[in-house]
Amino acid sequence: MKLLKTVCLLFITSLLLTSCKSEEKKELAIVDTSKIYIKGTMEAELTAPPFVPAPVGNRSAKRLLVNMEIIEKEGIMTDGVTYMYWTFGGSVPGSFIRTRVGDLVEFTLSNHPDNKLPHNIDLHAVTGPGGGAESSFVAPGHEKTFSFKTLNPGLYVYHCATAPVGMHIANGMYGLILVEPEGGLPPVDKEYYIMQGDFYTKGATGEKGLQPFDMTKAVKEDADYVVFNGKVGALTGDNAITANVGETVRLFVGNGGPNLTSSFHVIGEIFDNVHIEGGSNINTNVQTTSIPAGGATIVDFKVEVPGTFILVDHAIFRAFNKGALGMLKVTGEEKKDLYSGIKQEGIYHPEGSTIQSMPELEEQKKEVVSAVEKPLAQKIADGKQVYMKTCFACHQAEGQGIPNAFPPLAKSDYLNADVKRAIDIVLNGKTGEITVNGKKYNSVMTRQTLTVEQVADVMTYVYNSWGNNKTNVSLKTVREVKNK
Ligand code: HEC
Ligand SMILES: [Cu+2]
Repeated sequence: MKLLKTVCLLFITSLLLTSCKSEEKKELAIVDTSKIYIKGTMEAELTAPPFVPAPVGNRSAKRLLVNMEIIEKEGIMTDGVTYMYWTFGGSVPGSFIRTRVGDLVEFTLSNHPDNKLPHNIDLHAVTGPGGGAESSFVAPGHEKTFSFKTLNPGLYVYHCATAPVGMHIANGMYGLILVEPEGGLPPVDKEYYIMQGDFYTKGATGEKGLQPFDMTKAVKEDADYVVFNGKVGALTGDNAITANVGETVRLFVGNGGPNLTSSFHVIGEIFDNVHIEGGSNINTNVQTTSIPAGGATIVDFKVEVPGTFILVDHAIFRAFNKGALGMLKVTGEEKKDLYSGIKQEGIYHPEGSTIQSMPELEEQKKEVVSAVEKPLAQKIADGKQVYMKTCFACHQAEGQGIPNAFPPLAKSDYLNADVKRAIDIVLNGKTGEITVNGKKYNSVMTRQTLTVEQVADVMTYVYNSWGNNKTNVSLKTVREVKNK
C-alpha cells in the first residue's frame, strides 16, 4: 500500500514537472508584446539583395514606416535571356525588411502607374487575415497603408497573393522580413540576403530572347531555371559575396518557390548554427538544410580557410544545369594545419604495391607505345570520349560552359588565340582572372591527369567542334608544352 502511494506521488510530481517545463518553453517562443512599449517613429532601411539593413541592436520598439514600391520590369535571366520580372522594390527577391519584436510596422504598398496589374502583399510575419493581403490589394497608380505588430521573432517570407498567386510568385514577387528578438541577434562580421526561386519559361533553358512565363510548366513544376537572387550568376564571379578568414558569416536564406524545396548547402563549409525553418530552435553542425517553398532559415558559420565556397541547392542538377549556384569568396592566409591542399600525388595501385611519387614516369612509358600520330577522325572520336568523361561536367556538353562559373569552349576567343596556352591549362590547371568572349572568369580549373595522347585527342576534338578554328593538336606540340 505504502509503495503504491509513493509510486502515485512520483507519477503526479513528474506530471507537474513536465507541464511546468513545456510552459517555460512556450514563454521563450512567444513574447508578451503588450509589455513592450513603442518609443518613437523611424523609417525602415530597405536593401536589395545580397545586402541587409543594419542590425536592430538594442533599440527600443518603434513605429516603423515601411514604404515599398511594386515595379514590373524587364531583367536578365541569363546570357541572352530576358524576363519580365514583377518586383517588390525593384529587385528579386524584394527589399529586405529588418524589424524587432514589438515594432508597430506601418506598411505602405504603392503600385507604380506604369505597371499593368494589381498586386498585394502577404507577410508571413503578420498575425492577421491574409498576412495583410486583403488590406494591401492595390491597383496601378495607387497606394495602400496598413499596420501590424510583430509578435513573433524569426525570419519570414513575404510574397504577392494576387490571383493567379502562383504566377505572381513565379515572376519574382517574394522577399524576406526579419523580426529580431529583444536585443537583436548575436553580432557577426558579415550578413547576406539570399533567396532561391524557380522560373518557368516558354522556351527551353537557355533559349534566347525575352521569355514569357509558362503556366503549363509551372503547374507541372518543370522549372527551366532554379536560381539564387532572381537570375543565373547573381552571386558568382564579381557578384560573389565575400568574407575574410576568421570572420563569422550569417546568411538569411529564403525560398520563394513557387514550387521547389531547397536543399541548401555551402560546399566546403559546415553551418555552425541553423535557425531551423527561420524560427527560434537552433541546430548545430549542419551540412545541408531544407528550406521549403515559402520558408526561410538563418545559418551562420565561421570561415577558417581561404578559397571559393560554392553555394548550391544540393538537388545538384539545379545547381549545375539550372543556375542554383552562388559563391562566397574568402580571402586571407592559408591555414595548412586545417586544410592542406594537395600534399602528394601518386599512382594508385589497388593491388597494394607502393605509391609512386612520379606519375610522369608511368605516363611516359605509355607514350612510347602510342607515339604514332592517329588520323584526324580517330583523334576527334577518341577526344570526344575524353571530353565526355573529363571536361563535360564543367564546360558542358556543347562546350557552352556555365555563365560566371565555367568559361565556354565553344567559339572561345581565348582558346582559339593560343593553342599552347590552352594545352598548358589542361596539363597544369588554371587559376586567376581570364577573359573569354568578353566575360571575366576568376575561378579554378584543376590539373587534369591525362596522358599526352589524351590531351592531343581532347584538344583536337574541342578545336574541331562548336565553331572553333579546327586546329589538329599533335602529340609533338603537347610534348613541347609539357617539357618546357
Ligand atoms: C572542375 C571543372 C573543370 C573541368 C573538369 C575542366 N575545366 Fe577547363 N576550365 C575550368 C575553369 C573554372 C576555367 C577558368 C579558369 C580561370 O578562371 O582561371 C577553365 C578554363 C579552360 C580553358 C581556357 C578558357 C576557355 O574557355 O577557352 C580551356 C581551354 C579549358 N578550360 C579546357 C578544358 C578541357 C579540354 C578540359 C577537359 C580535359 C577541362 N577544361 C576540364 C573548369 C574546368
Ligand atoms: Cu503581384
